[in-house]
Amino acid sequence: MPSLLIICSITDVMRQRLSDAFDLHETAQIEDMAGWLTSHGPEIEFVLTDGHLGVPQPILDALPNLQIISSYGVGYDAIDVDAATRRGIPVCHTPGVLTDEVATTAVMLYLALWRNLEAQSSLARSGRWGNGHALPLSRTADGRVVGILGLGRIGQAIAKKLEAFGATILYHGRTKKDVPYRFHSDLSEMARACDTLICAAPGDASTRHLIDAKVIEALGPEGYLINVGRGSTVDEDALITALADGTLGGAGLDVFENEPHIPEALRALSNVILTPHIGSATVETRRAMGDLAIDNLLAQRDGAALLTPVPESKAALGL
Ligand code: NAP
Ligand code: 8YV
Repeated sequence: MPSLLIICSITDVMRQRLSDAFDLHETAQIEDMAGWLTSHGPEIEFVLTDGHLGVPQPILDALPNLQIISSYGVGYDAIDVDAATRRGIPVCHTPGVLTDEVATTAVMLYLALWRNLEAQSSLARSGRWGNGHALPLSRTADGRVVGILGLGRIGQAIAKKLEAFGATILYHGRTKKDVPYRFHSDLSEMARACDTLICAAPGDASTRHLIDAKVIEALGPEGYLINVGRGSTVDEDALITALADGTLGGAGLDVFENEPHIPEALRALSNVILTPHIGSATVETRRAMGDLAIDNLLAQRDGAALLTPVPESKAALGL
């Protein structure tokens, strides 16, 4: 069987399916990676990774016979697609199958922020309910103006789901789209016009710190920021300062600049809801993502057309 190097964490269902087709080698179980690569690198023809771990350069360089990099996720910011392309190696990802789940995560953060879920839940848990404490009122989640940064697959699914809450949708991106939402070419201007700014954009050089102190200030003390895209799109230091001094009302964050590290100053704030990058993390969606990531590996093994190469591989390698 061909050899597969697994760099990311996978489910047991994936491991079972993969072991029927490949000889598996998991980096998490290899103690001396450099030594292992020297003796086994040339055997590896297939790599499975994710958008966080990518394929570190020393590993890529030690795999002279690599045929494909399949990523278990849609975002591929950690993968050096250019380096792979120079060697004719396609990179595949898992678009579409996680779109609705990540959009639901954004809506979950949206509802939790507006309805102050964490504080209400901890009051109920504390046993203080009814002890003369007035119930703090939250703000309605209905009829809000929501600005979406990155109206792609996930951004559009968020917009659709929020229509059920009577939201007016605005969006900012590189291109104006044929959608029934108002386009803003200026992100700060959109932030000023909305009460919730939701980021669903990829993490790359073009989006780095797009949400900076200026955009955060424009969103304002009554505004909420939600990020389900990538942590690098938000200037985290500026965000913490604005949340602490009241320049921004609150934030719901699933992604962070230096995952899995979340700054203590951010964790200490009461006006934030933090989740550990669980946008797609359900049994059903991870199963669909795993299946697609494996189907791409099998297509390459069988000489069939790859199902979901990333756009750059598709264009450069004529896939
Ligand atoms: P997609 O369909 O490619 O959508 C990305 C959108 O971002 C596009 O509309 C694109 O605009 C826009 N965009 C790209 N660069 C931009 C820039 N510099 N300025 C403004 N907008 C820009 O991708 P998707 O499937 O929706 O996924 C989006 C991202 O979500 C992924 O890349 C990943 O980082 C993140 N994600 C997070 C989780 C999680 O667990 N939290 C899970 C999955 C994905 P144009 O239409 O103008 O090109
Ligand atoms: C996962 C993600 O965290 O798809 C993405 O871009 O960020 C998430 O779905 C990850 O890729 C699973 O390994």
